Amino acid sequence: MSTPLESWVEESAKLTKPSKIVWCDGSEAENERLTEQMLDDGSYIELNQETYPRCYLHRSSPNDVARTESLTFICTRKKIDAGPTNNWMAPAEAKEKVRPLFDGAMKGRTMYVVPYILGPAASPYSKIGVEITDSPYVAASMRIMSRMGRVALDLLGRSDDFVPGLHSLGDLSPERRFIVHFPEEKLIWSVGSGYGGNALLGKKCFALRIASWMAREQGWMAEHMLILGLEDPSGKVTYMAAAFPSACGKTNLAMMVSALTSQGYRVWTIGDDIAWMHIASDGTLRAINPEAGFFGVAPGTNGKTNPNVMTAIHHDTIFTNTAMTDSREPWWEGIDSTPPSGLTDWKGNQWSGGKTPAAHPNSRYTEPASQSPSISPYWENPNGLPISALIFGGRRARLAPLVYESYKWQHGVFVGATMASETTAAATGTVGVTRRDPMAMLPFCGYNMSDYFRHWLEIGPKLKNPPRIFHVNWFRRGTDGQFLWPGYGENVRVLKWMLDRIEGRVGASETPIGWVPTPSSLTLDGLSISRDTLNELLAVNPDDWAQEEQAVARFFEKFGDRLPAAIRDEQKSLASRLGALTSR
Ligand code: SAT
Ligand code: MN
Repeated sequence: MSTPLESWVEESAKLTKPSKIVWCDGSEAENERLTEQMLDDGSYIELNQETYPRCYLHRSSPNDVARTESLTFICTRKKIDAGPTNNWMAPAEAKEKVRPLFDGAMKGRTMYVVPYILGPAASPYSKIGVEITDSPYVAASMRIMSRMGRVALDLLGRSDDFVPGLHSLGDLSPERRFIVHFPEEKLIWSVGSGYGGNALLGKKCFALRIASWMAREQGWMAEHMLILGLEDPSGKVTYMAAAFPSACGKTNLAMMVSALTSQGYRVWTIGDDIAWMHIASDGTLRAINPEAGFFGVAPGTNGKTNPNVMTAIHHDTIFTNTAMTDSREPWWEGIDSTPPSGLTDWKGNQWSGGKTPAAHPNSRYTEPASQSPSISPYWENPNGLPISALIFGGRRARLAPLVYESYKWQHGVFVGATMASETTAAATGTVGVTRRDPMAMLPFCGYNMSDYFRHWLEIGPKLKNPPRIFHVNWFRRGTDGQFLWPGYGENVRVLKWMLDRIEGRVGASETPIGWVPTPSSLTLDGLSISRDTLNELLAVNPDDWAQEEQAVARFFEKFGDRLPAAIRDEQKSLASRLGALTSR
């Protein structure tokens, strides 16, 4: 009798008609075979093996360079269950539309069966997925991004408890590209893209969209959050999880080299993109990182913005869509060297300088988490790590102060639900427009976002000592258009303020939006920042916030009656606190 996995593989092979089926075991030998083959067929370009041992460059199709949210669907029987923020198709319609694109799609290609675990192998919180793909690049990437191969097959055994994900490059045409999720049957289909979150199905598709659905059913949380540990001078580590939209610096924050190292504060990395958080029997919220690698944005990464990752990506790393120097080293804008002559751009052409960037703005490195110098010795703790602070943030050039603390859990959920950020290159579309992105989950919540808010509201009271909820904005600009805050390693000062709040060591000013640091409560020694700049950074302008409150009210309209009353109440309280201060 074949196992459920074998039956699904057989059925998928019948549909896609590959010339060969390879079951991935995750071994070194297998990785070498994949590498050889990709060097042969041009999917890999060998980088300088002396300075970048076992590093390769992959160039994706120029029309396939970021997640395509407009082609991503949540397919629930009832439209309302996908909610107003997701693209929706009925499951039967989606299958009818997408199945023909898989028909014969793997002819002449190898089908890779990629079993993987999300989370540490020994964790009770881990889950198993299996991706079928015709892209060796995807198989090799999944090997870095998850616990892939034998270890997953052994854990699965004959069970049917895995999330199947069928992926084919198809013809890579955006006209025939679909990323469809069937949360009710825990199934993923993706065709027509070989890039990032569209194609590495363990990442956004399973670990966020399908997992968020599972988490609501099962009483836990799947969040678009980094996880870090802040060590204090006594050696005690306090864990924090933070949600920022794609390409807003999650990886850099999680891997930060602290500017307060000499005072005994350092940052440990547990995860850079996704947190699965469970209510433990002792009432704490415990987080695991379901992933095993980092798929980070390359442009802007340098020895100042993320020295740890610069060390980590010098071996066993896949680069995607970066430029390459004539000594075959990866290169991108903001790597902190002037463009050397003889650069090859991300499309493989001689770079002519000037207007178009040499590296694609969404070019990436794929790196095993274990290679990061800052990786926490406890990052694979099967029981997860206790979270004391949840942080929301985004890019807001004008509005939001450097940091503020919400009043209580319910208010914190409102702060997360009303998050907004200026868009980046991580998804296709216009860059730099402000969009509401609740909990940074807008593209990743696998169900109705009103129900997601309700789920958040219900978690807090179940926790013995719920994490404090903060909001940060590293991206505020002054009247001269310049960033007010230096960011990067200096962000530890904000994390320290949070720690001091948690420990009850510092005061804060009450404002209509929450608790804002008094200037003296921030540890600023060693940083040259003027009092005026600091005041600008921390200012809460009631008129601006009154406008923001109006925008929030308009955003909430799309949720109609399904919006939890508690969220509406928070909005009304904010409006009345602001009303007392504005001329309206
Ligand atoms: O392409 S991914 O979705 O994996 C990257 C991101 O948008 O965060
Ligand atoms: Mn992300």
